[in-house]
Amino acid sequence: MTTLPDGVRHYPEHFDLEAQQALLEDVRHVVRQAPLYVPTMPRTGKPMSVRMTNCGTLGWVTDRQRGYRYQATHPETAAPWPKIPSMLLDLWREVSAYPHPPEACLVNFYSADARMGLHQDRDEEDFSAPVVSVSLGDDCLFRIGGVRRADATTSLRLRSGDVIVLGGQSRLAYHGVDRIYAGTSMLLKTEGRINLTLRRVTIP
Ligand code: MD3
Ligand code: FE
Repeated sequence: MTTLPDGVRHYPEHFDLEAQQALLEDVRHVVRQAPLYVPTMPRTGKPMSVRMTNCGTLGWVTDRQRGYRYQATHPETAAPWPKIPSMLLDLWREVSAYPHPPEACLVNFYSADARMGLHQDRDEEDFSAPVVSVSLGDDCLFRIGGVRRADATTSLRLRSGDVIVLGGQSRLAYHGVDRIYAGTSMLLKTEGRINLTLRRVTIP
């Protein structure tokens, strides 16, 4: 058994297969309205290996010139982001213990060789709300540490249908995705993993 850092809650297979399939249909609808794009790192312009899109009133974006930020429109189509699917709004109400709805839902798509380096999520104004994350598709190895980069880390395998809630002490914890276990799920038509993260951005 693995002990998680304070403020991390893991709900293994919160969504059963039928619910995962319904969520995936919602994600496909979002991606049709707001296509996945390749985000780039601030300053260097290096492409990230994860492809992204968003739904909600605000979406997290990054590019070389303007860096990490939230904005109301897609960086390539300039269209407003689509709405957050009701299943995800319901999830937020069930698990967030936060009295206002999420504003942003970042959709991350990991191919078999994609990674996400250790980082903090600190582009939001409101750190009192938790981040709620849903995994779909192939398993991944997720790693979470403390509020300093050098703090010890704990690794956790996240599977399709799992939900994690990062609140309290863990809201500003360093975290990342070290690897994708390609072929461990049959949910998607291809190898890879989708992660959905619900966030409050502004102070209500
Ligand atoms: C821990 N995504 O989009 S989700 C991200 O699997 C991100 O795509 C990863 O890190 C993914 O920023 C991890 C779980 C997660 C999300 C937010 C956190 C863990 C977190 C914020 C603080 C601490
Ligand atoms: Fe993150």
